[in-house]
Amino acid sequence: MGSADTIVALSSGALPSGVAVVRLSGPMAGAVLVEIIGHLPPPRRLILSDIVLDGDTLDRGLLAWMPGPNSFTGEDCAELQLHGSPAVVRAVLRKLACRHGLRLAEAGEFTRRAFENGKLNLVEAEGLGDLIAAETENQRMLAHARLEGGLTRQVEGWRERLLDLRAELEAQIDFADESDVGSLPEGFRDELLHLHADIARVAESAGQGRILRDGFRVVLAGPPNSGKSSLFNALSSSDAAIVSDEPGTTRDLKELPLDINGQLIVLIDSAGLRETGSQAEAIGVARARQAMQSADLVLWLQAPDQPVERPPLAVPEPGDQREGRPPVLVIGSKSDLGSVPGTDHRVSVATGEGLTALLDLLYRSSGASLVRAGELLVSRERDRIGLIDAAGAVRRAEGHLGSAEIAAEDLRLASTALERLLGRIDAEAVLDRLFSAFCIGK
Ligand SMILES: Nc1nc2c(ncn2[C@@H]2O[C@H](COP(=O)(O)OP(=O)(O)OP(=O)(O)O)[C@@H](O)[C@H]2O)c(=O)[nH]1
Ligand SMILES: [Mg+2]
Repeated sequence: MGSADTIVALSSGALPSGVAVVRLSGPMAGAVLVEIIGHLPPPRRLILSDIVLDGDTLDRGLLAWMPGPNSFTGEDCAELQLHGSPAVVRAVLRKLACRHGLRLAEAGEFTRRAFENGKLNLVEAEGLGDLIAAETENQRMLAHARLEGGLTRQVEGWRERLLDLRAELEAQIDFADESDVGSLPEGFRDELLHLHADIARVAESAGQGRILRDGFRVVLAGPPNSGKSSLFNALSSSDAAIVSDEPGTTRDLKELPLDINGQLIVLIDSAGLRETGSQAEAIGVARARQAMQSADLVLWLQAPDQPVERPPLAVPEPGDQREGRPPVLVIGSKSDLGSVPGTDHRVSVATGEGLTALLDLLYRSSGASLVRAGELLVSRERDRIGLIDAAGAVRRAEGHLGSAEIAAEDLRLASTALERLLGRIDAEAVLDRLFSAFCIGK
């Protein structure tokens, strides 16, 4: 274990700041501390010291020594807590990075080393990335559960059960030639079905998990001038979208995140749907239709000063992961001007009527209120695919119980799908994508 290079990076946030944490990992981490204070400090204690490098006193700060393997990366690690000054941090990094065998870290490189040294599996590394990026309370809870190993333990449990089941089948195969072949133990088939149901249930949570992690996507749609951009601004307390009484004002899609009770709601303004001679507007209309199809909820606005138009039937694109069409709520807009028959909800941006109730409705529609604390949810498409593969293979094994060989092979494939999920096999492509999305210093 242990990489040849020692890496260094600023691991805390944007400068200037009160404190900046410079982190080192690799074989030279200890030598750097010895250079600064003359000896190796006791492990996992903070030591106050002048930070002197190449004879220059650069700062005064706290040092910590975390020898491997009991460190974040599993390698020897050191941390320098400096004053969060851009000039101090630049000087320290520049001096350290020009030492032989020491270089600046790449994005996600500390976490990659932790993964390579078995400190984190792939699911946990993803959880760490999600935790760092989390902005809402629900994102934080979901990421924490993933990082802390909830999903890992569940997957490990399934793998153990698969191993037991495979052992029974292998015994069948081994003794198949002998006269006293025992049949499979009673309850074997039930155990397979239970395992299938358990995995499939968690796979099904991927839809809700995605909403918690990536947000509940709400598209404001309707005829031109129905008040979409006005409502978009009012709900997001912004003036991000242009509002005018000219029909066809909005062309591009505009997105804003809302945090409602800790749930991320992504609000999307779109072009009014109509036939148009303008090329730019026609592109906007096509984008609006696309956005409606991939939404979690469509708010179809209908103003009283316009002829009633039905929302177009949004047909899912081929290959669309989400089945069915998103639900459509018909909103009577500009309720100060009159009411629209047959609407689910009325709002007026002019008087504020119905705005708070609409936010509440969005929150309830997101399903976030139904998620119980501590419930295991998977949130990534990779999870869903891995679990569906595993569940499908277990299901096939159940259909193949007449042949122990075939059923055993099905169960082996189920185990493989779970191992891939944890990153024990074929992890490279996922890792490259994951770590490049991390910030430097993580
Ligand atoms: N009285 C009243 N007028 C409103 C209300 N909401 C919007 N309007 C007016 O309706 C006109 C159109 O509003 P927009 O928000 O630009 O409508 P839009 O649906 O985004 O229009 P396009 O982008 O052209 O499709 C503007 O003049 C707004 O001031 C409302 O609640 N009450
Ligand atoms: Mg608009």
